[in-house]
Amino acid sequence: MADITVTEHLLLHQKRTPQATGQFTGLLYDLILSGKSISRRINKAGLLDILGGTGEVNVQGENVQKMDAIANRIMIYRMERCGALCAMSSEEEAELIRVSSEFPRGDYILIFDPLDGSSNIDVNINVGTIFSILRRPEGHTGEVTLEEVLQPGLQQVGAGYILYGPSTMLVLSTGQGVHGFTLDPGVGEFLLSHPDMRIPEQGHIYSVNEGYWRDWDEPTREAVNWFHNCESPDGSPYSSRYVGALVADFHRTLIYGGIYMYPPDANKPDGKLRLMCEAAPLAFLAEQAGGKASDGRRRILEHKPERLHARTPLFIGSRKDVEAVERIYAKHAKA
Ligand code: P6P
Repeated sequence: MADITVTEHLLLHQKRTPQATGQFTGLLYDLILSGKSISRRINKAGLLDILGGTGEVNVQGENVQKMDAIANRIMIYRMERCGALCAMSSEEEAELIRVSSEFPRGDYILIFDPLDGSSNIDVNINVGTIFSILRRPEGHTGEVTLEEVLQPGLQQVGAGYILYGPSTMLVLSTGQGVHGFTLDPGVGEFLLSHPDMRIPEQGHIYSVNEGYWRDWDEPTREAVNWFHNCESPDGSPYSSRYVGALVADFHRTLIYGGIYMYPPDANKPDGKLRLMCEAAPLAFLAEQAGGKASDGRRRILEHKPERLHARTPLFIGSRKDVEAVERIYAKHAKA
């Protein structure tokens, strides 16, 4: 395969979607640059004494790791200057960030988790950046209101993630399929390595933290138990895999198929994952790749968030595996 850079790929995409202005391509270019900067810092994390926590707690009530704070600062600094945004929201920031008039602004809104799974950093396990791109609703001018940002995932014009692992990968969709790019550190470019990614219709791996078994309700226990007993397409039992980093667990699910589950529990009735910066972007990718994403009852992309950091249960991956979970919840709902 010829070395197609992500920039070439985007320009190709821009030709196909006349409404895609240079703004959108510029937005993605600076998002990719942010990812390269974060990747470089992470690869040296053990050597630059930036491991461990900062002692602060974020809006999610989670201990802020040093790399969280660094990744968050890199994203905000770079993206407020990209000229394509009117507002952005970070998982690490309680409030909406309105792009200041001192910078060139545009019509897009960026929602991101700068470093998902950061508790894995100290043990050198994958982490990732997740992003979701919305457009400002037509005809709105002046200061961006929160209501303009709280859009259901169906409104996304782009979404993706950067996975920092043995290699750094960018997985991206702008509504024309899902494409994976691998960073060639030698030239500092993301090169097309996984064109047109498709989730298998059914997988053989289920991914969930079974440590919460005692906190789950009956439908959830029955849904997880389904994967203890069902057979994969080749007749073998399912395997269990759980990295503890959503981006890594989702990436494996995207490639091998199967299902990632973060169910609600007695202590987290809406689950743990954030709708706007985690579930919705990955649901966009899952559906673009032929898979499904649901909260067990409803399609994730149809959720209209009530607030910026709204949480949702998440069942995402192969169509048949997600549908098995939905059938179980539906059966209990009727009972
Ligand atoms: P638990 C990381 O904090 C995260 O948001 C996801 O990346 C990951 O899948 C999940 O939480 C892990 O949560 O409760 O299983 O430790």
